[in-house]
Amino acid sequence: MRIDRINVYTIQLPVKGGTYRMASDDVGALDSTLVQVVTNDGLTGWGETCPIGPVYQPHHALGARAAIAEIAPGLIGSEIASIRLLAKRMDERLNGHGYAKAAFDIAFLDLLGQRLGVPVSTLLGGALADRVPAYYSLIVGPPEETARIAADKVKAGYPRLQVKISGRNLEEDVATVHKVWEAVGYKARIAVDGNRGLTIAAAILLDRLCQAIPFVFEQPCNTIDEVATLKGRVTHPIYLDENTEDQNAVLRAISLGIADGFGFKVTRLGGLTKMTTVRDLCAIRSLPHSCDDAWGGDIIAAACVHLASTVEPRRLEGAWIAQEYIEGHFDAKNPILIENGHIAVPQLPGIGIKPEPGMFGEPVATY
Ligand code: 0XW
Ligand code: MG
Repeated sequence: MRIDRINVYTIQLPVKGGTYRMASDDVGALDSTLVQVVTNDGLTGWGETCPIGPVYQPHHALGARAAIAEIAPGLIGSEIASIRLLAKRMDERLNGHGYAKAAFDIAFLDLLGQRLGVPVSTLLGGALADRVPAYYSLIVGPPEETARIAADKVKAGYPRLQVKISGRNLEEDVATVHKVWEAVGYKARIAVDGNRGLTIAAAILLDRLCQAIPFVFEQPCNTIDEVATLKGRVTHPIYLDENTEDQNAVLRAISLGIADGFGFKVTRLGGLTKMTTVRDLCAIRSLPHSCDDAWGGDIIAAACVHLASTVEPRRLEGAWIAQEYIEGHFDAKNPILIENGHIAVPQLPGIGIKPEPGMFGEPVATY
């Protein structure tokens, strides 16, 4: 099975409800890039990468497409058999840019799964569950309103909530955490996500002012070095998200003992294959983590769910998918759905999503 053609498509994914608000940025519509890899024996594999705007992490949509333009011509004619060989070929074309290579990694696994008649979860080592927990991300908002949505989402079955804070005064952040805790108590696990927005001082004060509330403190400050200074000075467990820019950052954080868990993004880490390494490193140190991406449609959602199904359930902090904030699905017959706060793991061979023909319009590039 050789690569005959690669088509690149784009789709705008407007945020349902208008705006997704985080400390660093407000986003209204996300620009997703899809790669369609067509083989000489007529199979089609799909991959996707969708940065949540250009500010969240050092990724942007046009960057993904420019990187794909460097990589794609060198893949034509390649055999889809060894994912490692294909990764090496991509590295020979372009240094770094894992978030673009991730789209190809997903598409290659989709093809290999279809060829072997197994779901992608099997290629990642094998599923431990046929459904995985999701979590709900509460955007930065007024304390009372955030607490009301939190209670609704717990009623809807979500076992975990992520409360976004920062980008405003400390008083409102502290009030939000207290109100959410009063509204949901132990009915859901809570993560408080600063999205890099807090100073070290603000992180220490928030930790003190919310001392008795059990939550994990996600990416409070901007850099890994700032977060490292919190060790021993805060009582809440610290999770890293945006700072896990590649496998080495994860290895460093684990070896320095500065992270108690992680919010992982599949494309940021360079794809599903690279994620299996950090998944296994976390298993060695009993570290919990999520399996997310920053944004994306059903291809990304399926990738996160396949991966999440291979994580030991007691350490799985859930899979975050953008479904609650996106209208519609790529594949009406096999949508990736959150039901009762959980997501069924696709069982079809490959990634399990076949986008409706023509839904992305004409390709923006063909190789
Ligand atoms: C909640 N997320 C997984 C979605 C947005 O990309 C932000 C992200 C996070 O945890 O920072
Ligand atoms: Mg986060």
